Amino acid sequence: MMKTTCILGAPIQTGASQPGCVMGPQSLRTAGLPQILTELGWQVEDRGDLSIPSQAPQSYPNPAIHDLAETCAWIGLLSRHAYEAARDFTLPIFIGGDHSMSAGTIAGVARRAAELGRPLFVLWLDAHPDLHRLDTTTSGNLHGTPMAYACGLGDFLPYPPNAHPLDPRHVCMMGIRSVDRAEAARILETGIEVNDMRVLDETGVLAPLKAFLARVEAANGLLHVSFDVDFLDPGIAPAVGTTVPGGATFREAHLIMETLGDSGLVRSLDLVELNPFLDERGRTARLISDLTASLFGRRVLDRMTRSL
Ligand code: HAR
Ligand code: MN
Ligand code: MN
Ligand code: MN
Repeated sequence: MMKTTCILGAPIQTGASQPGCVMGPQSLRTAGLPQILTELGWQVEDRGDLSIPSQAPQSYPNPAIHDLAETCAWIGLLSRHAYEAARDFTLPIFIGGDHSMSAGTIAGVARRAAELGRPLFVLWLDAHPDLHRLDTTTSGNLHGTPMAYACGLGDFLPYPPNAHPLDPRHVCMMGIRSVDRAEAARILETGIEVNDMRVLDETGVLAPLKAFLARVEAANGLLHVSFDVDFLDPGIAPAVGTTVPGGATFREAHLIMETLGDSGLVRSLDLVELNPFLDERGRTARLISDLTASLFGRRVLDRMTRSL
């Protein structure tokens, strides 16, 4: 059967403090992502970019929060579209856009998983755990909240209701190296698996990744991967507003994506936080496209065989 993917653009930047993520989807198209996936044998449908109508402002007791109404509208819209994409394609790609969008994409794929009666697992590749509640964020940047919302941790009104909260035991985080105090409390309470950069330094990426994939497989689970550009070291991926030193290397990231591709367990992918305004000659967009290609089956040996 033909492997199918779609590209769904979510030019949302209201969850971040710096503008620029709105250009993320176009930057990955410019880097040739659709063609790369087509050449790898996938049937690719570009569903274009979503958009929301203008919103009346919405206030919230935490005055730091900004652009709440817009971000909530995006989350609701993405939840519906991610559900449909997960139903209609083998491995849809949701291109952001800041990471607040994952509140919507995870809710959408969780609805699909519930419909299939299978558990949803999430691999979270990020410098940050994004575990703030609306009452704990001090920056007010809602891209710091999607994982708390996805796991149903705390009161998230006025976000759309989350009908299928994720089991925190089904989450695996890798690359974490910037955690706020309130987020650390959530990690301790829930026992979410956090492989911070020190763990990756000590064990390499494969041991925790393979252990997690074995759990997904044993549970007959569906796996969603949420890839935040700041997972990568800023030296190779400068195009992100929230760089944190000491991130994943080029080979660590490719090895993760290759291993995920080999597993056949991944059913949906977020590519988030790419800010092309901060890029250097398209290098981050090109790297993200190549990493996606690794997940979708590009292998060094395939390329050699093809050129023989
Ligand atoms: N924890 C910080 C805050 O809430 C930084 C959040 C940055 N988030 C992202 N996504 N860039 O991971 O403001
Ligand atoms: Mn993030
Ligand atoms: Mn991040
Ligand atoms: Mn379980």
